[in-house]
Amino acid sequence: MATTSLAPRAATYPGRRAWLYEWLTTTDHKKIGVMYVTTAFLFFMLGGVFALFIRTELAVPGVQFIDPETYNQLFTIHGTTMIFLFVMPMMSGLQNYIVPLQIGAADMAFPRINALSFWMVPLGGILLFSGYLVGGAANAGWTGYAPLSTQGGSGLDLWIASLVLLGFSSVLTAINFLATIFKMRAPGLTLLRMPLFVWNTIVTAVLLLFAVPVLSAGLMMLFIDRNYGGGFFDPALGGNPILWQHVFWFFGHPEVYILILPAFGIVSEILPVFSRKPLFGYKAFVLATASIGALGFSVWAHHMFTTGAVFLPFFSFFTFLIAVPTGIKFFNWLATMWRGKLRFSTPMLFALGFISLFLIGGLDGAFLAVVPFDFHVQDTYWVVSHLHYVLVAGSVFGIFAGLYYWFPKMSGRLLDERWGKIHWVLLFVGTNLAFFPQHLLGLDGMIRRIVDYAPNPGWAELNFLSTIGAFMIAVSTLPFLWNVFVTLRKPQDAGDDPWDGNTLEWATTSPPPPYNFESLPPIRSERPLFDLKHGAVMDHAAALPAGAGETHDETRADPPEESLGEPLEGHDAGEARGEATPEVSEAAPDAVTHDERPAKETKE
Ligand code: HEM
Ligand SMILES: [Cu+2]
Repeated sequence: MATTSLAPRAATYPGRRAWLYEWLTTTDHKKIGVMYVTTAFLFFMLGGVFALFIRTELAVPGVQFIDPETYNQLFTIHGTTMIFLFVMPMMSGLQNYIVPLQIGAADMAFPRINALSFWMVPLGGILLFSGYLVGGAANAGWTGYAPLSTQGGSGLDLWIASLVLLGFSSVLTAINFLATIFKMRAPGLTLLRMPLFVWNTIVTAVLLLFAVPVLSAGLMMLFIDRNYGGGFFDPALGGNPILWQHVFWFFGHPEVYILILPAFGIVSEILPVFSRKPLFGYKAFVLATASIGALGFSVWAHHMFTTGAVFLPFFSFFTFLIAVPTGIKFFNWLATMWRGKLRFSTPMLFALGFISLFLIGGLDGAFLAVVPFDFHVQDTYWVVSHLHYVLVAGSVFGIFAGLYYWFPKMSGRLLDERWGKIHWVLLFVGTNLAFFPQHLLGLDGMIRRIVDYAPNPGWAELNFLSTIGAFMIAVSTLPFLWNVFVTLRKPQDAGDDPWDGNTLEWATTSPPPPYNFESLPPIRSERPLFDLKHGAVMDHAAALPAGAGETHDETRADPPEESLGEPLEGHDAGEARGEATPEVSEAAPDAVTHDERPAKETKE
């Protein structure tokens, strides 16, 4: 059959600036992914510095060095940055890099729109922070409740503009992922053979499509109220401030799943690989993910119990209902590890940290679904604790798990395990130290979003502990950054498949060529690479350049050795890359050594 040449043309802009020009104008999903990840990490550090200011002020009772107005801006910008400029772009970045690889595609469906989506993120960040140049940034909290948000200075208008822009970016990205995943999967990769990271990307994209436009609409109403005499949220003009809360949380609750589902996906990729078992209950897991997504739209008003304007039993019941699919996932994760051959490499440690800490965040969230309890702790530090157990323990641990897991794919180099473990210990201890005491403070009635607190018995100690924890979290990023810095100086020696992975991203070189794959293995299950290496589809094996033919503890019915032939030397990526022909060919690059095999079998 014909050979399709996807060879990239030589760089058209030679010279010293070619490299910069290449990155600024790229439409390669991998480069865009790397830019997303780097940008998001910068915002993580910026948002972290804001958190340190907050925690330093709160270390001891009394107002030390931050006045109340500055404080309001600090937590507003901290929350907004962490959610919209760190977690969301970070997840988009990982998805950008990995999803096309996992489905065997050459790029995203709309590469230029993909680039546009990315460039909106730094612009959105500039808009948000430029509030500080016009007399003060937004100060109404990340939830922007009216009437706080209908007052206030231009910082709030910039906050609105920033969120509309970032929302636009998210919607475009969501459309792009849906088109890519539904239209560009490799032959054989049916929906129920897709990696769970891809499934979680679909559900996240659908949530974005339905939730973000609602926020954008609300933000525009707010903008009209603020600037053009509208009265959507002003009772004096016939409006209603509670309306804002409905609109905001109709977006805001699905948003929480937008932040957390990709982390579920990452963890569900890592656990099977590091337990050397298939994911337990794949279909149940897919179903649970979809139902979490659907139920996510039925619970928005659990953020509004104390307004007295919502039907409490309904929203309480549906909130509890979400615990069911989430519980199924926990069960699946634990059953995946059960009797597995566990390897405690850094990605696995972060995945385990995710599971244990997210459990706390899930449980203290279930407390909040109990209406009388919620009345007691509404707007206290219990909520701050809950949301950070979900977002730091959940999203952040998931993100680091993914970064350690896929770093070798992105860079060709494995991060150092020792530094990784130091990072993990500091982050794990720091997270608990920072956020566990806040449970107790919340129960005891300490209010959130306030610059000072009474020197009640125990409060000073608990707050001090929390501040130490926050600094530990900050310190924990240093070994990570050092690790990345040192590792990027080393030669590319990770090989194509350093973790003995299951999914297609490990079937190409590290980093992959611009067109992603020389050839694809046959796809007969949700673990095509495992099948290839370990024998479920022996007749069709050997389409891969590297990593093939190792023996494995978990044997399947048909021993693969005779059809796999010689394994290539080790996992030497350099070798595979060096000799790669820039073409996607029907025949595998190593087909010469297997010429007894009919070429048509390599690709369906
Ligand atoms: C890395 C360490 C972090 C520390 C030490 C920290 C600390 C804090 C503190 C002390 C507050 C409460 C301010 C107040 O209510 O007076 C706060 C609020 C908040 N944080 Fe964090 N945070 C961290 C990371 C994150 C991350 C990763 C996210 C999200 C992904 C996040 C999202 C939020 C949100 C949404 C709020 C609420 C803001 C508001 O009340 O409007 N934080 N954070
Ligand atoms: Cu919610």
